[in-house]
Amino acid sequence: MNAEEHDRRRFLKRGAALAGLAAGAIRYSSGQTRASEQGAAPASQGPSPGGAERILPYGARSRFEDSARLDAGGVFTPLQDLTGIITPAPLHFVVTHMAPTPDIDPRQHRLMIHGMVDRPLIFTLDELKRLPSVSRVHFLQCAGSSYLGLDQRKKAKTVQETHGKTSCSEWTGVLLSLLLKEAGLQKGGSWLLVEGGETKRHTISIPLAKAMDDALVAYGQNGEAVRPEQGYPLRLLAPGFEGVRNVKWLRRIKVVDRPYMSKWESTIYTNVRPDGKARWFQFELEPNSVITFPSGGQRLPGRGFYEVTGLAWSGGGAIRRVEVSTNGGRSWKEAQIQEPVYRMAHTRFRFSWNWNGEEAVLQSRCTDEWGAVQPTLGALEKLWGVNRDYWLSTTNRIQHFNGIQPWKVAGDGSVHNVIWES
Ligand SMILES: Nc1nc2c(c(=O)[nH]1)N[C@H]1C(S)=C(S)[C@@H](COP(=O)(O)O)O[C@H]1N2
Ligand SMILES: [Mo]
Repeated sequence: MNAEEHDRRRFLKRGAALAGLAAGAIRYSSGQTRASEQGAAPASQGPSPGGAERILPYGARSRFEDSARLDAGGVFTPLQDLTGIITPAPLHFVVTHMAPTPDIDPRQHRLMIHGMVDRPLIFTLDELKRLPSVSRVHFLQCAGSSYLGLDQRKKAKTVQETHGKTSCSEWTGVLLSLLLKEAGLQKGGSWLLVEGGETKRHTISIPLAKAMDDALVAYGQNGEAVRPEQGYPLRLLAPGFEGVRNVKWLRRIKVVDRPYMSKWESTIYTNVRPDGKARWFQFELEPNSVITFPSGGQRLPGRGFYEVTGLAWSGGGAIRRVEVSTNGGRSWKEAQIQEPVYRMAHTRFRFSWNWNGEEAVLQSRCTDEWGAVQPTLGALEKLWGVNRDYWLSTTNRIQHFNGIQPWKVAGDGSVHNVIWES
């Protein structure tokens, strides 16, 4: 019996307590919800035994499901609706800076590798797909997830708005190190200049060490081709690095001997400190987590049992630990982590909670494999040498914001963002 099963049995033994506390929230009819109580669900219109139903060649979700991305200065993933750790591709967040999604014919697409190499190479998609491949589960997150400054973060009502620029997929492709070895790296090459295939050519620098470690040239996402908005037919995946380095519609990689200070790394996507100096090249996203249920904008129907759940992730590696507080951070308890845990991937956590009906502030905090702990807002202010006034000004933008997110459950069950109170 594993730990999870053990917990479940213990929990079932306390079934009486559960049924009592959950009264009103769950309706029982010999252990099941009666069909007549389900409201919207229609009588079965299933296929005839002969299979006369028309099955779509490319399936669609149930017409009762309406979870959707939010288009508001970037396109946000509805984290509150996700289960497990994989983001369905149609709900993946989108940040595309300057040009519309290009309509690329994969037969015409090429990837060029040149610069400080012995043999410049040009690959077609078919050639790349002949090479040894790997599949890896990794999150992707925009460093500017919360970059609008705390005043904007305060205005955000739902977890989709506060954290919706992170998504997680199984990516399939070729290790970039393999392609670079094939091209033959010359002495002195230490950076890559990576270019995307839209008309305005997003360009950014990546340290060669990252390329030789775990960067992927990906053509697959969750079992099918990478989606057009995600970079079809090819994207660079630099696991754990800020989203902006994960170049979509990848067409060119030049081996160079220094970073090229493109606008995306020298002006935008830097953190400006109060003394006016900017922090450059902050690649890895720091440990982060958020409770997705209950979260802002939701309403608990009454006191009783709830499984609190959420996601944790770190650009530094695997999530080792998630703790949950239900009393505004006065005490913390260990949450259960869903296996398997992948490095630089969303990690699902769960926490059993009996709500007594009184106001409560829920928070999660995670620790990654390096022992790095997700900070409070106060700790971040110390780190950056700023105070709340600085962060609350509209002009200051904070990249890589990973402060602990508090959700207040009010007495009436409504749930609210109270980040400024943490
Ligand atoms: N070619 C290209 N690649 C790009 C971008 C872009 O505008 N063009 N945006 C970057 C940014 S800022 C982010 S956060 C991620 C977002 O990836 P997604 O749209 O697949 O979620 O892509 C990055 N790669
Ligand atoms: Mo981004």
